[in-house]
Amino acid sequence: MLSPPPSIDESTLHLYTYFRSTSSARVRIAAHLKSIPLTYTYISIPNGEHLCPPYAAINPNLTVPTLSFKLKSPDPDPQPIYIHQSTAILELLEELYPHRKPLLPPPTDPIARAHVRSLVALTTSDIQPPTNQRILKCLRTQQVDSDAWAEDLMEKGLAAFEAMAAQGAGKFCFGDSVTLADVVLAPAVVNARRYGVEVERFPTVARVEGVLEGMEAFRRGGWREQGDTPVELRWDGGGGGSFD
Ligand SMILES: N[C@@H](CCC(=O)N[C@@H](CS)C(=O)NCC(=O)O)C(=O)O
Repeated sequence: MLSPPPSIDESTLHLYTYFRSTSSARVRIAAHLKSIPLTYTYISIPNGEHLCPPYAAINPNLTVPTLSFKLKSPDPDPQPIYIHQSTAILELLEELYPHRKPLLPPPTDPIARAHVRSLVALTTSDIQPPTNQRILKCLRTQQVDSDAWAEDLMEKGLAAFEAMAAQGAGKFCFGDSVTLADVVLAPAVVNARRYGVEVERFPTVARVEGVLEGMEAFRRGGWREQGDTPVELRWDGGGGGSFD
């Protein structure tokens, strides 16, 4: 017989995040959509805080985000649990809170769920990893033009996203309800623009991005409104900027 899922103490949900991180933004946006309260620890990637022993002990992959929480327990101080990958965190939040703004089509429609998951995987597994900072840094040591590399891969990735999404898109990337595909797309588009990708070449992507930009959860989870966003990069600070 299956045992019931463990009960999370919601007041302990905590995210290790960096304001420019696309992977962190996914989780922040999903949490806002689902009205899940998160507290934050800010990990500065430019300052190398993700490489330092205190954070390395929390996330051996040396990346943000990490979600931590505690289980409800008679023990007055239970050990924290850490989840390290943004897609695992998104799926966990979906499974813990399936009725608060579902971000996947219902389990009765596994094909629709697979379409959304395809768009998520394209963005999180194919576009982001080879354009991550650690890769770009490594390329620069080999005298490779890392900006051109990132632009090329993001452009090709968004072209694939456009072709895949165009079939099933409605108001959002898949149908007329916001899904995880939108949650991962929005930060990826901001980052692509930074590297010079002309997102308007992809009409579905550009149209959906316009819708997402107007949604409070995307604004509150976005890079300009975080506790570690420098003042000059905030909406009212007049600065430009980008994700990593
Ligand atoms: N697959 C990981 C990727 C996480 C990731 O690459 N995070 C970036 C920021 S978006 C990072 O921490 N980069 C640090 C580095 O490149 O050294 C996830 O989805 O959580």
